[in-house]
Amino acid sequence: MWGNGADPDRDGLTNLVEFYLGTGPKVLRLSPATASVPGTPFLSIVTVSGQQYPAITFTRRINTGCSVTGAAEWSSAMQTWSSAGFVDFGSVLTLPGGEFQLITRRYTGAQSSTPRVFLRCNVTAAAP
Ligand SMILES: [Ca+2]
Repeated sequence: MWGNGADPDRDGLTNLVEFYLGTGPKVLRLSPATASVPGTPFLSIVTVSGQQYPAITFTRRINTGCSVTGAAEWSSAMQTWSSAGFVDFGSVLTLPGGEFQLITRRYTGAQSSTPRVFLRCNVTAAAP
């Protein structure tokens, strides 16, 4: 029931991911992250200079006190994933309490030239 890979509330997010995102590991809550409350990542299409781009918004714990990191990643067929090719979109916002930031990462491939792309937030912990 416990450990980085456990999912006691059965929401599909492991304890490690919930720690990083700031969602409760024992509370089933799938609300998207907002400027005031940590939550689950969500996808959007953003426009820059008339071009549309896929983007992912997520909360991230800052000063984790351990080696937990997260990164936006993309894939064309969900076989291999890459964290290259992302830039920040808009401002990185520190949430009330100072433990989390809300960040939007924009994939740099324009939607018009990238017919299909999958995005995710991959959370990892370095081996002790
Ligand atoms: Ca969970």
